[in-house]
Amino acid sequence: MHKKWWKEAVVYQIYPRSFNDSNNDGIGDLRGVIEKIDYLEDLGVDAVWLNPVYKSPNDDNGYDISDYRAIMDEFGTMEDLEELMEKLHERDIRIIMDLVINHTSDEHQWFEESRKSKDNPYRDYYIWKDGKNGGPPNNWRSFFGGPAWEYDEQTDQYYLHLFSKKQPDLNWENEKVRRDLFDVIKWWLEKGIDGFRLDVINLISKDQRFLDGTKEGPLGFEYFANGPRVHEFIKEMADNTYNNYDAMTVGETPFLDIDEALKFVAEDREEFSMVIPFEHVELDRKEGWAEINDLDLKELKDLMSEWQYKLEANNGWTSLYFCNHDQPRIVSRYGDDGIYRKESAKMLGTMLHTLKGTPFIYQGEEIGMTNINFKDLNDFDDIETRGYIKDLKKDGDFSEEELLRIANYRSRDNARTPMHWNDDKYAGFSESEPWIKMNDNYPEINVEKDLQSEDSVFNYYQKLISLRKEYPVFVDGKYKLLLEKDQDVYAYLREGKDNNLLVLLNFSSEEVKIDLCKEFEIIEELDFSDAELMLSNYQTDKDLSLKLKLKPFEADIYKY
Ligand code: TEU
Ligand code: CA
Repeated sequence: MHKKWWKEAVVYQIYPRSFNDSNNDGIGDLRGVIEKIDYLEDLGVDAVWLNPVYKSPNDDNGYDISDYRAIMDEFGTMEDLEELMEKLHERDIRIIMDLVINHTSDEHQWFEESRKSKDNPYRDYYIWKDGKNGGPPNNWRSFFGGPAWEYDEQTDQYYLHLFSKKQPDLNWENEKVRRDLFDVIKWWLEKGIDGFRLDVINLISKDQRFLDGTKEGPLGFEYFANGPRVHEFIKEMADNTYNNYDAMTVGETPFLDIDEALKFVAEDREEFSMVIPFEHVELDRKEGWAEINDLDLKELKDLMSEWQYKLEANNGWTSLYFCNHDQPRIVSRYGDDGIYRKESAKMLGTMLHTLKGTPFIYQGEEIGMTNINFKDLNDFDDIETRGYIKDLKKDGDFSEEELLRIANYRSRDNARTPMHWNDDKYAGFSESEPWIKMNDNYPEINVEKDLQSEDSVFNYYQKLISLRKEYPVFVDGKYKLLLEKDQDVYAYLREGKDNNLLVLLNFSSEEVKIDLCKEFEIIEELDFSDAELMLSNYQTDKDLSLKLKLKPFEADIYKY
């Protein structure tokens, strides 16, 4: 395994709009991030990933970029970004930008040209097609509801938009598009940016036959996810841009199992440092957005284990995450946001920092922030949530109350409410009313409180991060699943050169007994005689024995 800085790093994701508002206009901004660098250093993270801060009309909160080389006015200026980068670098914290190059905004100059006429030099920068039988060219659906095609009167053709109609898809078949995008990437690398998170990057190659889709989710994805030329395009991009720098690259890749993932991240492919998988955060939405099912821990264990073993075998790497700006809060999903909020938040954090890969912490996760409890469907801001609500209302299968319950569980807004810094009005995020409603539990859950309390989620995350730095086994230890059939406990080893770790995670709200003797074949090789408890989310000084009782949501890391 090759040593790389990003394998040792813990990444902290910042959604600038909701992190900290420096000028009290209700919108978080870059100077707000600068004000919180001490906080990031205190937590101990090595890199920051900023969600898009480029110029954008904000149809999808910055994922619709109108100028790749300019900063959104609401967020500040290019000078602010440069200052943030310098100040982070002074503390040895790297900075990673979000790169959205599957699509642009319809207000990007390329699209404004493109839509003017069929012979405009920019026409082929986007995907234009004639309609069929008085309708769109095929049946593909957008991720945000509705058809993936928009009719444009001016030239009597349709353009493709896999997301909102203000996010037209770029035509990667066109070499000029690729060249222009590579210039953008080089420009940022030359500025000193340490890497990129590449938005829906496995959607860039569309099957050029543009056939009707037959699989739901959204309809047509079999023709645009992991498409025919995706690896060719990515390798070309990598070799022309970031592979010539010491950069970290994280491909965001929906519709991807481990076998597909290896094509992007196996070391010899030289495409991405790692990907952002989805399967493990979709185990409670098997029937789609509106159907909520419980987590089956066995499924999570099987999935994580398959990824861990196959990555190991192929020298591949992955990101480890539970939360981001698209995901509802994990403590409200796989944990318990009631009486065991702290315990379960710490337990999930333990998993995140003890598997092999690079942990990503999303703002607020380190204090155990929970899902929201909005009282009105109109309070939801997110374009995806509004799209689903609209479609579901049309279907008429759900009452207003049910829709509210579903949206409060599922909406991306769960992650997007302002960060809780203290218990002041607006939680210390701003002095003005924020752009989106607050989560109303900020008086109980906030940074100030966590910093003052010994057993806070924040302190626990801080310890996890520092352990990871101290013991290389967290980074390079080999993974081995234990107690494979257990429905409540996820247990595994990490076997390193100097130390080994035993990790025990109780996912249930009950006390459970485990018996490691049953793991006979594996245990035989182990010497637990001087095992030492490194970290636990309960006050305990128990020695390791092969028969143990684990308290609700207990998490333990032993070193032996
Ligand atoms: O997300 C892509 C993506 O797969 C999401 O649509 C995801 O499936 C969904 O939100 C889960 O509820 C990326 C960005 O992270 C997201 O914020 C953008 O809206 C999207 O791309 C378009 O750029
Ligand atoms: Ca502001």
